[in-house]
Amino acid sequence: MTNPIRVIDSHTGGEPTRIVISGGPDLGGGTVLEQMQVFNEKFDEFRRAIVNEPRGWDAMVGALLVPSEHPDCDHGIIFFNNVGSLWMCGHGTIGLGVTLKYLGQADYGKQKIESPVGVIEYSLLDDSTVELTNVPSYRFRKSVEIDVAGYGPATGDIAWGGNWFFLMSDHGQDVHVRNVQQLTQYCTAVTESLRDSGITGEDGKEIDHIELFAPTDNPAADSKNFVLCPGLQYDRSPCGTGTSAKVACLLADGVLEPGQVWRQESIVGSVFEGSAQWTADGTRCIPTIRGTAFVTADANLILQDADPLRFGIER
Ligand code: PYC
Repeated sequence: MTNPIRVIDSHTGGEPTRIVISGGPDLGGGTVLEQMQVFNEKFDEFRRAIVNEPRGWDAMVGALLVPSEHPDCDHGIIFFNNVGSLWMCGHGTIGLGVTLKYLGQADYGKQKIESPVGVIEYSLLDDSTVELTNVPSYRFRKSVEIDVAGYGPATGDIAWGGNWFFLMSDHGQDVHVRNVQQLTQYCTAVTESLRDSGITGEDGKEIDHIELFAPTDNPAADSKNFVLCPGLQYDRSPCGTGTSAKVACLLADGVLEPGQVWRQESIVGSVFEGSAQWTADGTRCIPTIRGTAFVTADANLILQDADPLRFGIER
C-alpha cells in the first residue's frame, strides 16, 4: 500500500477542487511548465487516482503544489482534471486560498504562485473570499464563423484567459441548468467543428473550453454562462479563466472600462466578480477575479495494492 495521500477538498461556487497536501510525486524541479510535462508523462496514474472514479468523480479538479524556482514565488501549482492537466484554473486558485486558510498556512495580503502559464497572485479577503490576479489575457480573434454539425452556422470569439476559450453569445441554446445535457452536446459539437476546421488558439493549441453566454434574471449578475471543459464536464462555477477571457473581450469591445466590475453568473447560480486593467503596451489585460470557496473534506486517500482500480478508471 502506498502512503496515504492527504487532500483537502473544497468547492468554489459549486465547482470542486481537491488539493494534494502531502504524498504527491517528486517532479524533479525546474519551471512549473517543465514539472507539468513530467507530471503528464510519468504520473498520469497519480492524476487518475486523485480525481477519477471510484475515488474521485468526473467534475473534480485536482491540484498539486510543487516547488518553484521563480524568484517571486514560494510554490508552484499544477491543476488537472479527469482527462489531463489544465494550463490554469481560476476556481481552483480561489479554492487554494481558502484551503491554505483552513490549514492555518495563509496570510492576508497578496501571495504569488507560479502556474505553467505564468505567475498569478491571489489574496485572501476573508475566510472564504479570494481575489485572483490572473495571467495576461486577451482576445485573439473576434466573430469567428463556424458551422456546427447538426446545428448550423454560429460565431464566437477566441480568447485566452489562462486556457483557450471559444466565447459564444449567438448559439440558440437555452442556458439553464435543466438543459445541461443539451448544452454539453452543443458545446461538444462546437469543439469538433473548431477541430475539424483547424481553428486553434494563437499558439496553435486546441481551444478546449467552450463558453456560452445568456442574459440573466439575477439582479446581482450581468450575464449567465455555461462552460464546457475538456473531459466533457461543465464548470459549476462561472470559471475563473473563462471570466478572464470574457472581461478581456469586453475590454477590447469598450463595453467594460478598465477596473469596472463584470458579475458573471454560472449555470448553477454562483457569481464571480471580474475586472481587468490594460497592460502597459495595451495588447493584453490583467484580469482580477473574486469568488468564494468552502472546504468540504480533509481526507487521506488510500491506494491498496490489491485494488485493480486503485489508479482510477481511465477515460
Ligand atoms: O475556473 O478556470 C477555471 C476552471 C477551468 C476549468 C475548470 N475551472
